[in-house]
Amino acid sequence: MEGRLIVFEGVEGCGKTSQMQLCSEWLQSLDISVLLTREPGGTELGLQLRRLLLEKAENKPITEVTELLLYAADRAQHVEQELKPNLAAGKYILCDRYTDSTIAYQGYGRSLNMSLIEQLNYIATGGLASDLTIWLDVDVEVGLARKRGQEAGLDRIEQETIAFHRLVQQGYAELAASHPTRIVRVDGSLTKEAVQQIIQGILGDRLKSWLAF
Ligand code: Z5A
Repeated sequence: MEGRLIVFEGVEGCGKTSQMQLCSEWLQSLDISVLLTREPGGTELGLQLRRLLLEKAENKPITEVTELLLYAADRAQHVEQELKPNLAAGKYILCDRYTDSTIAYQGYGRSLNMSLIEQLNYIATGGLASDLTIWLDVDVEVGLARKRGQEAGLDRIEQETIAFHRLVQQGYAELAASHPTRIVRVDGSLTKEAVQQIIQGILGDRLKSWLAF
């Protein structure tokens, strides 16, 4: 069976982790072999980069270009070490964030040069694009309120201004409009169960063509 790369995207607290877990259980019940992974942090090296990127380092600021390069480094390692071999082995990979996160956060949020970001995305992935990206669309305030409700507290990027998060949200909206087949918007403000039903409907349709049944 041919492997597939299915990515979950959205602003903080949109529900990616919860939905990926439910999707994984559903796909496994259909006898589909699944790998759950994420960026940053899908490899051993990536876990160290994730800590550097997200820890609240008051006296150790990270420049915007350094941040961009660290996300690219994490992705390059992840693609070679995890994504390509598991796709070749026929796995359905559910990945928490991928190239669109860099466009939304570093491109729209930080206003870094978009063609530089696209080049870096290409270098890091070798052109490996997702087969399907589920964009969980929730208002920035709703997502951040969900995160504030969690014990872990807010990380370095979650502590950015509301204006920053709104730019990220605009990035996702524009990406979805530009890639209507690859990126599918799902209303993430519904209950977890309702969101999962919608995702299973979308994935079910794709499975029919991918598995040709
Ligand atoms: N980043 C970047 O800048 N550039 C890049 O290229 C990449 C990433 C790859 C990674 O964080 C950070 O890196 C991220 C972007 C940046 N910014 N930050 N921070 P992450 O993806 O690991 O963390 P996150 O975006 O903050 O996601 P999260 O904490 O994993 O949240 P989530 O997966 O979207 O949601 P959740 O864990 O499923 O749910 C959060 C809470 O909401 C939890 O209490 C749930 O029970 C609750 N929840 C979930 N769904 C619902 C519904 N439907 N209703 C009510 N409550 C819900």
